[in-house]
Amino acid sequence: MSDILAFDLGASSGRAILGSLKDGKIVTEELHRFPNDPVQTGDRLHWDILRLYHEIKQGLLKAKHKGIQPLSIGIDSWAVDYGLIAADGSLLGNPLHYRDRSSAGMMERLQEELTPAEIFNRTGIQFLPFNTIYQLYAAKLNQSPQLAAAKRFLMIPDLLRYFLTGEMHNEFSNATTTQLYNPLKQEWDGELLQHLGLSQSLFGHVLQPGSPAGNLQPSVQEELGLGPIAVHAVAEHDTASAVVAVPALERSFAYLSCGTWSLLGTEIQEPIMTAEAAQLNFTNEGGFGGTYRLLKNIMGLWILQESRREWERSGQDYSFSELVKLAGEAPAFTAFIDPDDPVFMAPGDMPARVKEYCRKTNQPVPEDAGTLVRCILESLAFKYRYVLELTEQLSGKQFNGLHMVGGGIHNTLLCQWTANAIGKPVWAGPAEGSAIGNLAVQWIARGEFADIWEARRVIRDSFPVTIYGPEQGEAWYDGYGRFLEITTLR
Ligand code: LRH
Repeated sequence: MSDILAFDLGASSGRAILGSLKDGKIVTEELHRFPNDPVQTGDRLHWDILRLYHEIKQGLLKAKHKGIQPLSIGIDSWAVDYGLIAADGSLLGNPLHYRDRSSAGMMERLQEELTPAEIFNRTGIQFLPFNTIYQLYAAKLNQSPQLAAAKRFLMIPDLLRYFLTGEMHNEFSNATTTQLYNPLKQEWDGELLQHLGLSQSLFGHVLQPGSPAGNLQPSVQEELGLGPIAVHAVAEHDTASAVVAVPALERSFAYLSCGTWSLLGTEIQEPIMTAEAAQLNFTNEGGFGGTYRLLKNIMGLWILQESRREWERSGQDYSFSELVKLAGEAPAFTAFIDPDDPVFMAPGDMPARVKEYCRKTNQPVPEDAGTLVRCILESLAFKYRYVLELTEQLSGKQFNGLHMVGGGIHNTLLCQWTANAIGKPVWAGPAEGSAIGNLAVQWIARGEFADIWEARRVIRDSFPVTIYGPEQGEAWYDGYGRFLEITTLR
């Protein structure tokens, strides 16, 4: 009996994945899939948090209806977002989604009071305008009544765990992404909190991934007709879970967690908080077993997802596979973008923004969908090469290939082009990286796996890995030179 449940809340959907161990392999089954659409009210963009909690309970019921009472539950989701808890234990309002505009400009504003070096030296975290520190700074400046009444700060998986168990804990991997956690002191950074005027008591003791974090509370057991299932704090930042699931055989490896975001980097034992790391805007996010992820955020498939949405809005209803097929048929290396140009961050008309970028940089403007998608995907592949090389430079390691995990690996053209761009093999799999990493940490906590390396070996044996060898070396080498010039990354 090894049945456990992972809840993975991603940008396109949430999932309840049942995991079991059979004959030395991991078997997974998707029990429940549900939307995770943010809800706009007026100018604000929110999490639909109670609906998600409802869907988590539906996932538990689906397990029950199959005659399964899981031994453990874990929840992961994207980083940086949070809810606030009142003195009576109730949730103060709907958490904001990080793409909400209220934190726009806050990073720059806070940097007028604290230098970037001061913030980076305390946290080791990259500067992203939506980091929790800037969301909280915005709340403070706007005299948020919720912040004024708050007694506890919980990140999204902390919050959903709290609803299930009645216990409030902050989990390490997500805590680091706030840019308020000091990895050197291994605690919340008192000085940063004080500077922002945030009470230290909002922030609780930080649990390591794999720690027990309570049981289903009696009211939930009664409502669902279940027993006291154990709840674990897993690596609750989805990227942390995805990296747990990288089926690496060598201790030193590079990964690309590929979904709405692309997160590319390597796993390290101690954060690298040098001036060079700060200048390159690399991050050191907390992982399982006291590890860190030295990585950079790359805008990822977001630009393609938003393009598709825009085309749909204007009556051209392409599926993703149609778009990828059209891209494959379009001429190569017509035009390039820097996917991380700030113009691509906010939701909206991406095809227009891509065209405008090309116009401004004196390139041919991709008019049809195929050429435009090809421009996005080739540019992503080249940006991966750029960040991979910086990761090697900063970590002092050399990588002989790149592991790709996450839903983005279904885009086989992107996998192949990534191999072409980096001139090294890409090992793609598993696609459900975050959910599998979530399960793996629970099994480690339960003693089913001795450590993360045993978990990774079993993951490697359980899920297919597709190998993409580099092709058309010279053309991609020349293309990279042009990409660097146009994007002024060189
Ligand atoms: C990926 C991710 C990423 C964060 C972003 C907010 O889902 O968690 O690691 O930077 O979302």
